[in-house]
This record gives sequence, structure tokens and C-alpha cells, in this order.
Amino acid sequence: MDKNTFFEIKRRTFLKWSSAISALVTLPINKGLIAKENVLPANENVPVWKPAACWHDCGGKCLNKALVSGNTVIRQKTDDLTPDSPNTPQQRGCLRGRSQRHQVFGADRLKYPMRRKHWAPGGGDKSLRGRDQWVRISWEEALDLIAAETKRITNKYGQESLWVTGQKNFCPPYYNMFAAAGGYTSDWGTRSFGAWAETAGFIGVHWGVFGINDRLDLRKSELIILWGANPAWTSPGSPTYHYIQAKKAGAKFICIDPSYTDTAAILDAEWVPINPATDHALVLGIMYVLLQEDNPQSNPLIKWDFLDKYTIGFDAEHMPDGVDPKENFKDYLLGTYTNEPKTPEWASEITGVPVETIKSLAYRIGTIEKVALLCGWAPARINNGEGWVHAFSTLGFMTGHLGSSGNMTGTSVHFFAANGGGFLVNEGQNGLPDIANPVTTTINHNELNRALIEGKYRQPKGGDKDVNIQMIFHCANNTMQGFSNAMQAIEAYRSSVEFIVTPAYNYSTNAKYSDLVLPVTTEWEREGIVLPLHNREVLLLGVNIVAPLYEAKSDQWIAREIGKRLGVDVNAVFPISEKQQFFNQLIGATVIESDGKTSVPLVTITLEDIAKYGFIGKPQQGKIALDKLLAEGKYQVDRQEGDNYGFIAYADFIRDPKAHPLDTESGKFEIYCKRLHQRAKEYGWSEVPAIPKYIPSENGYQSTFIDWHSKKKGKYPFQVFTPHYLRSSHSTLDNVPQLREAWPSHLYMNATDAKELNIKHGETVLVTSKLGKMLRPVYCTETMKPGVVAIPHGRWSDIDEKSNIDKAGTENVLYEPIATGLGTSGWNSCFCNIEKWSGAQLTADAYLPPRFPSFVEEK
Ligand SMILES: Nc1nc2c(c(=O)[nH]1)N[C@H]1C(S)=C(S)[C@@H](COP(=O)(O)OP(=O)(O)OC[C@H]3O[C@@H](n4cnc5c(=O)[nH]c(N)nc54)[C@H](O)[C@@H]3O)O[C@H]1N2
Ligand SMILES: Nc1nc2c(c(=O)[nH]1)N[C@H]1C(S)=C(S)[C@@H](COP(=O)(O)OP(=O)(O)OC[C@H]3O[C@@H](n4cnc5c(=O)[nH]c(N)nc54)[C@H](O)[C@@H]3O)O[C@H]1N2
Ligand SMILES: [Mo]
Repeated sequence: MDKNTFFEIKRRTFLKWSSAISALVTLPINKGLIAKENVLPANENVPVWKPAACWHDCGGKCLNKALVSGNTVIRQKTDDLTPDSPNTPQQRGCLRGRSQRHQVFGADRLKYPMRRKHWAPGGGDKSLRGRDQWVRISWEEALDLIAAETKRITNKYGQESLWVTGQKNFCPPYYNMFAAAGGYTSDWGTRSFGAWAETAGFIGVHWGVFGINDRLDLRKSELIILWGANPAWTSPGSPTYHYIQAKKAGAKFICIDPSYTDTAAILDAEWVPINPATDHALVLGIMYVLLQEDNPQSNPLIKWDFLDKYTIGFDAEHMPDGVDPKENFKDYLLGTYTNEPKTPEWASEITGVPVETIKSLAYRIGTIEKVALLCGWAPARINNGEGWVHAFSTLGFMTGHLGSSGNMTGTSVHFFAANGGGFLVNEGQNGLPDIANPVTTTINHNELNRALIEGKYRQPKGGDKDVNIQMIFHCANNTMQGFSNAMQAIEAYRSSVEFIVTPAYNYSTNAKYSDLVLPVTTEWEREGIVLPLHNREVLLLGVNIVAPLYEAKSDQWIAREIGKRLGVDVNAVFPISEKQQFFNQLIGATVIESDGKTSVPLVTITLEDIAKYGFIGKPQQGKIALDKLLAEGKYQVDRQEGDNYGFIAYADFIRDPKAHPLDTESGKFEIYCKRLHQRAKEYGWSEVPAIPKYIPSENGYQSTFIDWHSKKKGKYPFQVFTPHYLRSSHSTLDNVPQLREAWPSHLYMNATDAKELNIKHGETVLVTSKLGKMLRPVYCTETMKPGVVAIPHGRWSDIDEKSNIDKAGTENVLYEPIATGLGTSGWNSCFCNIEKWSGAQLTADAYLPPRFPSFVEEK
């Protein structure tokens, strides 16, 4: 197109738009047709904006609004209640929240209960799981069948033969009901937090909201290191905006990451590319430089006073009683007794970070007064990740970057990214009892397939035990593809287990491989929800948007109906209606007063409110009227510089370590940590030393070589990691075509690597690991470190039944389930081969038909 044509098109487009706009202006305004904002309850004839839940397990939690007309939603928007400002930002949603209606009203919603055609008591033809046809059944039939099979299976094989998958807090009704019915086997693992899950507590640090200072204090930091953290993708809402404020206040940013992230681009950060799962080695190299170059008088790089006062184990003079002083960390770093110093040259070979960069990082961290060392959980979601958590924290102790303004060392991720500190607004309890599970059998995520196939698992206290799982009830998770070795999970489901049930919105992977599927309501079809895991300054809620679609029922209704049939006293398990549970959370909601201490009721409730909404409660005085909160969906605390809501992590301990000891054996930060070492021994998976000695991550960088010394690459020369991607929250929303179009499902690869393999941008490649195969269109970019590829987390698996190749990009077909240390899952420790695919090229999944179950009519 030449220049003139281009301008002509622009001019014509402008004319078209300007005439459309002027036509609008001259239209007579019919007030009745204009949507009313923030009015409840809805007038049936007028569309009304209502707060609509965005409830998934993502790092956001933002305000979502739906324009409700009849039993549908005609538009969506986000927070425009108050003007946006750095101190009190709007809680603006991302593309997923704004696409929520495409999930709720998607053509692929499950509409009625269904049973697998070739299932029969005992399992029927199990090998057809995931490829069978379905028979539509009634709710009555479905519930009776579940109850009958639960009874039959638990009577025959024992109560622990029932495995209820996932985490209780994501969907309590089933767990409580099955607990009351006699109990169930559960699963456990480190999921999000990787090695932070248990390591942190032993050494005296926090992995969550109490580990970093609040967002206004972040503006005091001069240097902010984002170490494996990409909030622009993983914490939608305001975190990236908070970092921008720190930048405006003068902070410099460094991102240490195998990819140059959108966060790095937005913050104009210096990028330090690193091999995945090698951060531990980098930290050791940095600490070695600090130790070598430090001179308390002429070149102070280490905060010796800090180490002396607040830590144990750094040097021979600070070791716990009864331990050989030679076991101290300093001598390990220097290689005093081993002759293996952790020099920057040593670290560079492993991490791929140049020696000069390691030295420069050490100098900057050691000399700049106010430094924030912030990481995501990703660098700890690796095999043998405990040492990374320990070493990273030790760097903070050595340089004194914690416990004071502008200084922090901790995780900054998910809902508390860039904003630490206790919640200023809290929802109340919903009033349901919490029923304890009488069965104690719990299986580590890396041993689930083994438990199904071999009937054995390792107990959390150590030692193998037999288990005979014969029924699986999937709760609000996508277990079938969310854990490592998804191909083996299919094999396990097809060869063991008599009965598998899934309540689901759509034909998720869990649903696809089940025997009985129940359609559940989304949060938009329920009574209302106060969103869990929001940021500390805000309470967000969603009200009922539409009546339940098709035959969908709520999880509580389903659990109750199954419970009744199992002889459970369901009135004791669910003594309160779903509506009352919602209002209980509002009645009990509290907010911290401007003094920063006093907690007071949040919501003002009148007798009229109680009559109007029909819940049980008493009038109370709060900060926001119930009507207003239900209409707006948000209560937010205003923040100002110097207010009483600031938070400095570990401040009490730093001020007075005797009066506020840490919850560790010594009461101090433990660089030498006996308990950590002992706990790993109890589990018996792999060793975790008492000091952060480097142990190469299993299936990590070193595994890509057949010979480490000559640097000869092996059969699987590339490292893989799995960023949490903007298209979906894990596998949730991955079916939405609009999101598929906006965020394609490709594999990211370094452009030079691709060129060497004669692979062109957009071409389909075959990815092979020890365990599985997948096809992906490749995205060639210089923003990936050479030798590393990224497969976005959470694609809905699509396995070609003939070749066993996944065509969707489900990363867990490649991953090996290896529990290391404290049962950690290593989702950034994987290696693979990449080759050009000579077969048919993939079609972008946005243009594939939606996934539906296939039905047969049954006589
Ligand atoms: N390779 C690799 N694997 C990973 C990760 C990784 O980075 N790499 N990340 C890990 C992490 S951090 C996490 S948190 C897990 C997440 O893994 P999962 O917890 O399995 O998360 P989702 O895939 O989103 O699955 C949630 C399912 O529950 C359904 N659902 C949501 N709400 C409800 C409800 O109220 N009722 C019912 N009945 N169903 C509901 C959704 O539709 C969806 O199908 O994945 C882990 N797996
Ligand atoms: N959009 C979206 N947001 C989400 C989620 C989602 O599914 N989608 N899931 C939510 C959940 S449950 C969780 S647990 C969090 C996870 O939050 P994180 O753990 O922070 O997320 P990731 O995207 O896995 O990784 C963050 C960054 O670490 C880098 N990285 C990966 N491996 C390594 C490594 O070994 N070393 C270093 N230095 N960097 C590495 C990646 O390149 C990425 O830029 O995200 C939450 N937010
Ligand atoms: Mo997570």
C-alpha cells in the first residue's frame, strides 16, 4: 500500500466514525434505554450494571462489572467507581476478567448430567476413558449412582479407596460432605510455592504477605531486583503499576529471568538472562564476591552486625551448639575444607550469567543502601529448590536488605505482588462448620500416578505404604493435566479405578476422562461471593448475575444431595443456606481504622436491608452501606504516604530480637538450619543440607549435557519452563476462543537457536522429552535465552490417540514427577528436544471448534 492510499483509508474511516458519532449525538435520548449504574435489585426491563465475580486462582482479583439484561449479560466493564491514582488505584481487570461472559455463556457449557457409555459398576471398559461417548442422564439417576458406587466401593475397599482431589479451600462442600460420610484420601504438594512451602518456616522467613514491605514503602527502594517475577502477566490488577511508581520515584530495575519479560520492558529493566533452575548457583557466586571483596573499613559490602545479631550459621563463630564449626556457610562458600570455592567463574558456567555481571550484581547489592530483592515463586518451583530459597534469603541477611524501609528480601507474587502486609479489609466467616477428615492418607502430587498404578505412596512422615484407590472425585481442579506426567495419568485412569466423577462447567480434561460428569453453576449463577485472596486494601464481591443455566446446580446443592443419599446428616454439614453464607461474610467483614490498629465492622446494615434481602442478622454500623457495597462490588482503603497502614517485614524482630524472636529453633534467621535437614531426612526423597549447599536441580541445566566437562549436549538439549500466561488462569478459561485469539498457544524459542535448526517463525515443531511429545507453533524471539524454551502453562490437553502426541501444548505431558527435598514439585526443571515437524502444520486453536462431549441415545 502506498502512502496516499494509506492516508485515504484513514480519512475515510475517520469520516465514517465522525458521522456515526454525530448521528448518536442527534438521537433523542430515551432515558429508559440507558443502563443504570449501581442499582440493585435489577429492574427487569432496564439493563443494570452489577458487580460480577472474577473468581479464579490468578494473581489478580479485580473488579468486574456485568451489564445484565434479563438472564444474560450484554457488556462487561471494570472498575470506574473512583478516579485512578497511584495511591488509591482502580482495581482494573485484565482481558480474562473482561471475557468472563464468554466462559459463562460459552456454547461449550455442560448442560446436563452425563454418564460414560461403556462404564458399568466396576469401571466397565476403562480403556475408553477420554474417548468414549456419553449418555445423558437425569440428576436423580446421577446422584443415586454416585451414592451407590461410593457405598459399594468404600465398603469393599475401605474408606481410603476414595480420593477427593485438590485443595479444600477451593471448593469446601464436597470435602466436608465426604469427611462426614467417613472420610477420603487427599493429595498434597507444593504447587504454587515450590520449595518455599516448608523451607521458609524452618529458616525463619515468610513466603507470603508478611515477607515484604508494603507498596508505598517500595517507592523508597533505590534498586529493585525482580528475580523470576513477571507481574505484567501473573499479577493483573495494580502490581505492575506499583512498580512503575517506584520507578518514577527513582528506583532502577534488574530482571533475572530466562526470558525478557513484559515486566522488564515496561520498567526498562536491565535483563540478566539465566538458565532455569540455576538461581541458587548465581546467589552463591554473588555471595562469594561479597566475601572476597568486602573490607569493613575501605570497602564495606557485608552487614556483619546484621549477621551477628540476627542469624546463626554464617561462620564458625556463630554455629549452633553441638554442630561441628567447620560446617559453617562461609567456609563452604570459600571452599576452605573442600577446595571448591563458589567463585563467580563456577557460578557463570552453571547459570550462563557472565562473570562480570555476577560481580556487578554483587557490588550493587552490597553498596546500594536500599535494595528490594524480590522473587516470584517460579525459581523455587524446581527440583531440589530448597537450597535456592535458603541461599536467596541468606543474601538478604548478608547485605542487611530486610527489616527496614526500602529494604526487603522475599517473594512478591500472586495477589500480594509489590504489596506486603496484613489485610486491611477482611471478609467474615460464612458460618459453615469445618468437618475434619477422619482419613489421614494423603499422597504427594508426584506420587499420584504411582499410587494409582503401583498401589504405593510415600507417607509424609517417610516410608512407603500401600493404598488402593478405586474411586476419584474431582473437585475444583484439573488434576488430570495439572501435574507432571499427564500421559501416565491417562494410562493410570485407563487401567485402574472403578469410578471417576467430575462436577464441571465445561468439558475440561478432568471431565473428559471421567465416568460421570455433573454440570455446575459458575459464580455468576450463584447467590454471591466475596472474592478470596484479594490484595490487602480491598474487598471485592460478586452478586448473582443470572439464574442457573441449563440443568447446572451449585457444588453445595450437589454435595448435599449426595450426602443425603450416603446417610450424612446434611443439615449439620450445611446448616446455612448459600445466600446466608454470602451475607454472613459481609456481616462479619472488618476494616482497620486509620489508626492502623483498630478493627471495626465494614458494612452498615439496617432493619430494612435485612427485610429487603431476606437474611438473618442484626443492624450494625460500619463504613459502607450494604446497598452501596452490593451495587458497587468494592470497598477500598485509601492510602497516603505516611499513613498508619504501612508495613515493614520483620520490623519487630529487627528492632528487638529478644522480645520478638522468630519461630525457629534458635529464634533467629537460620543460615545453618538443623530442622530443615532433619525434615528432608524424614521424608526420604533427597537430601537438603543444613546450609544452602548447591545441589544441581534434577532434570535441570546440567541434565541437558551428555558430558558436562566437554559441554557435549545430550538427546534433550533444551531446558523448558512454564510461564503462567495471560490467556488463562491455569487451565481455566483456556477454552474461550476470544482469549485464544488474543494470546496464541505457541512455544517461545530463541531465534538464533531456531535458525540453527532451520525452524522458521510460526512453523510447527515437535517437542520431545523423556516422557511425552507435543506439537507447537514456534514463536522465535531474541527475548528468550538461548538453550531455553517456554511453554505457557495450562493448555487443555488434546492427545492424538494414534501417535500419543499432544496437539494443544499441555506442558505436563513433558514433565517427570520427581519429589525432591520436602516433596517439592519441579515445574521449571525439565529438558527436551525441539525439531522441525514434517507433518501437517497446526491450526491456531482459536480457529478450532469448541470441545464437546459426544452423545449417544440410549435405549
Ligand atoms: N507444568 C506445570 N504445572 C503446573 C504449574 C506450572 O507452572 N507448570 N503450576 C501449578 C500451579 S502454581 C497451580 S496453582 C496448579 C493449578 O492447577 P488447578 O488447581 O488444577 O487449576 P485449573 O487448571 O485452573 O483447574 C481448575 C478447574 O476447576 C474448575 N472450577 C473452578 N471453580 C470451580 C467451582 O467453584 N466448582 C467446580 N466444580 N469447579 C470449579 C475450573 O473450571 C477448572 O476446570 O497447576 C500447577 N501445575
Ligand atoms: N495470567 C495468569 N496469572 C497467574 C496465574 C495464571 O495461571 N495465569 N496463576 C497464578 C498462580 S496460582 C501462581 S502460583 C502464580 C505464579 O507466579 P510466578 O511463579 O511468579 O509465575 P511464573 O509465570 O511461573 O514465573 C514468573 C517468572 O519467572 C521466570 N522463571 C521461570 N523459571 C525460572 C527460573 O528457574 N529462574 C528464574 N530466575 N526465573 C524463572 C519466568 O520466565 C517468568 O518470567 O501466578 C498467578 N498468576
Ligand atoms: Mo499456583
